[in-house]
Parts: sequence; C-alpha cells; structure tokens
Amino acid sequence: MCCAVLFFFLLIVQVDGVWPLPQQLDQSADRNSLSPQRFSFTYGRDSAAQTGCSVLDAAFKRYFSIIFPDFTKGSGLLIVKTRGCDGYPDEDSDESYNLSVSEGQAVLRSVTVWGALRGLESFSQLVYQDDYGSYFINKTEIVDFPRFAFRGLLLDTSRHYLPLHAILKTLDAMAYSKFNVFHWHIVDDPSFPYQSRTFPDLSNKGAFHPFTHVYTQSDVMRVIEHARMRGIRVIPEFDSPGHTQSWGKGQPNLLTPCYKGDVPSGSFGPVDPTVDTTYKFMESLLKEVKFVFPDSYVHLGGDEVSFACWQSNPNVRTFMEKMGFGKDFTKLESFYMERTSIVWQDVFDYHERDTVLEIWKGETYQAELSRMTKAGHRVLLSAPWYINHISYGQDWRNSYAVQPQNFSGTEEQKKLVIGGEVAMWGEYVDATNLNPRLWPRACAAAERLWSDEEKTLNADLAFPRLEKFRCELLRRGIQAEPLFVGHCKHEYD
Ligand code: CP6
Repeated sequence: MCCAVLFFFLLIVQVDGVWPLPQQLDQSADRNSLSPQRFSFTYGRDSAAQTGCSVLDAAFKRYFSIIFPDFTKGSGLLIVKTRGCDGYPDEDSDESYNLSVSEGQAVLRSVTVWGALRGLESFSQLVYQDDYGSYFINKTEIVDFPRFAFRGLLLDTSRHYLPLHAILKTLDAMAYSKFNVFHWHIVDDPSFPYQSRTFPDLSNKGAFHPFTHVYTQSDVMRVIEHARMRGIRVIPEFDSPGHTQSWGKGQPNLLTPCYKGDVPSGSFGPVDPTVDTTYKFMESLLKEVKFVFPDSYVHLGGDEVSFACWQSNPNVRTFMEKMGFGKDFTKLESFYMERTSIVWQDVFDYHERDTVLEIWKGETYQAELSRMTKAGHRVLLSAPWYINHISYGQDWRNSYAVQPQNFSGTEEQKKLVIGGEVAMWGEYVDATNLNPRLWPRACAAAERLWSDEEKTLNADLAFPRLEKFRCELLRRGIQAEPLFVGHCKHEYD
C-alpha cells in the first residue's frame, strides 16, 4: 500500500466527470472547499513510499500546480530512495488505486507508485472552481483499475522530426488520459534521427540534419525519464527489413541492391537477408537499443516489405533456391524476422517471451484478431485507431465505438488481447499540428482501453464529459481541438 493525500476545506454542489471514466465512481452533491494555502499532498504514515520517492515527490509538485496554477508551493526535497520509486513501469505493473474524498481529507491508496499516479490524475480532475475562483471538490469514492494493461500511443519521428519538447509535452498529455506506453517509431525510410553510439553514421548520413534533427543519447534519456515519472513505458521501434531506406545511407551493404535485368539499377530495397553481415549489424544495433531503452519490449516492425527488389536480385534468387523457399518471399521475410528476433533474444539473455503481434490492417482487423489469437499469440490492436487520418465531423465517435474483444473466439482468445494503440503516423504531421490532431481524438481510445465496456457504450453520454476534459487539456496548455460548437469557461489560444 502506498500514499495518502490530505487537504483542508469547508462545504456544498456539482457532480462532474473524470476522463477516462473510473471503473466505479460515486459522487455526492456534498461540496468541500479547498484552500490552496492550506492544501498539501503528504505520504500516509503507513505508506511504503515516503518523501524521497522520486516519482511521487515530482508528481505531488506537478499536480499541485495543475490544480492551483496561481499558487506556488515551495518545499525542500529529502533524497531517500524507496523501493519501487526508482524503477520503470512494465507490462505487469499494477495501476489500480482507490480514492476516497471526504470532509477535510482525501485518501489515495494504491499497491504501486504507478497506481498512485493514476489516482492523482483522477483527483486533479475532480477539483473545480466556482465563478469567484474558489476551489471545490465533492465527496467522492473511486475504485479504479485499467481494463487493458497496454494503452499505447505511436509517434513517428522519421517522416518529420519532432523537437524534444513536443515529445515531452505529448507524454504529459498522455498521462492526463492514462495512456501508459509511448511507442516511439523513431526511424523509417525518410530519416534516421536516432544517434547511435555504435553506428554514428546512421544519423550522420541518414538524419534530415546530423546535428539539429537527431535524438542524442541524452535526449533519449530525457524522454525515458520524463515518461517514467508519469508511469509511461517507452518502446522503441526499429522497423526492418522494410522501411529502412535511411539506414542505407550510413551503413553500406546493408540494403539489397535492386536489379534491372542483369545489372544493378542503382536503387536499393529492403535489408539484404541473405548475408551474415546483416545479422552481425542487427545484433550490434539491437544490443545497443536494448541497453539504452529499459523496457523489455523492442518493436521490430516487419511490415510492408516490398518483394520486387528482392526478386530482381540474382543473389537473393540463388539464396531462395538454396533455402528451398521456392518463389515464396514471405518465407524469406519470416527467415529474416526469426533470425533477427532470435539474435536479439540470445544476445540479451532474454527470457523466453513470445512475440506480441500488432494488428494494423484496417478493414480486416476482427478477422485478424480471431486468427492470431486462435494461434495463441498475444495481440495489440491498432488498426481502427490510425488517427493521423482525419475527416470532417466527430470522428472520435468511431474510435470510441471500437470493441477490441468483439471478434469470434473463445474467452481464452479474448484474454490474449493485451490492449491497443493509437497511431499518429507522420507524413502530414509535425510539431505545428501534432497536438490538435492528437487531442482530444486520442482520448476516445484512452477511455475504451481503460474503462468498463458496459459503462461506456454510449458516446452521447460521454460527449459532455469529453467536452469538459478537452477544456481541461486547454487549461493545462495542450492545444486540443474542439469537438463541436461550444465554449470553454475560459478561452485559450
Ligand atoms: N509506416 C510504417 C507507415 C505505415 C506502416 N508502417 C502506415 C501504413 C498505412 C497507413 C498508415 C501508416 N506509414 N513503417 C504500417 C504499419 Cl494507412
């Protein structure tokens, strides 16, 4: 058990929502007033976490200024390291919490610091101001836990470079909606902004600019720490063998030379899966990636491999014959993916863990869920949440209507759905339009992945709560776009 929250107050009306909706929420019209001058977060006497807990000390400060932006609370920091406060969230992290707001005091209970963070977020959404600027919170009881353990958001920093501050701000906003995984699609065809220690030429030659459009080791560490403080995992993706054009610039002989007739055409295709040097390179690169990123997952991509270039290359054709693959290039791709992930698992002494498959193909996702879980794979649903696509109107309703476990299959199969992921691919997105395109549209998926299915069936009921949450995002400095005609209590630009 960890953490209690205390504050002092007075009296009486208004019941309002939390986004995403807690599993159980009981609110009364009894209104307590909150005095910023007298308010404080403190650790419970019997809490395992105490002052010095990096994650919660920082969260107390953050949430104090979110709740009371016009007040400052100066407090010294005692550095005492507490177990559980210095670690990273992972796929088994318990994010549950109970929050009880009564007269003069609120108590937050959780098993882990990650649960405490979720509870602090809910608490901050319960506080409101009247027309005179006084603060209130209603008597409230919350029992809460996530429906799915994996609630991700993908950003693509290859199509457009996103400055570090844009990534950090996205992590802030993710925490407001209780997302817990940042899937960093860090490199791809157009550019390679990851500055590798082992292979510096990858970004020296493959980034849009070798100094200004790269993520240095220290940038990456800042992202990981900012995420950790918010209970967010960082999963890097090094997509291969396709989507690797930018890799070829700094790593000669990695990509397959395409042929025109009997001669090389001068262009290159996917990674060359037929030579040992490829696997040596992947082993070194992934060894570094695994060292730099603490999460137990690395996303290895494997999508959209074009076979035409492989087919044009005589060495690849000879290799296919030798291996008995015939003309089936999917076998060659599987050969590469298997060798890459085996290389990866061996090198890192990675305990046996099956691959999680991410479902991204739009029209057929229910069939795919059914097929892949039938084969016993754990799956992650992304297909219906490609929110880089935009259209006129309230398209958040489509995201909200998605039911990740509505496919034909047994209960056992449904348990294999570990969660889902919102994807913001970067072809048409950079730091200028990222926030309004993401928020509040991503919030629909956040609620689908956190909240109880039965209590969130009706988008019309969710609408006013989401509208209010969007105003709250604006208040917190996130440029979330409007859902429809309307206004916020204060207007922001
Ligand atoms: N980049 C990579 C992409 C996409 C994929 N992989 C993509 C494909 C189709 C759509 C959106 C994005 N841009 N590496 C597919 C997973 Cl509609």
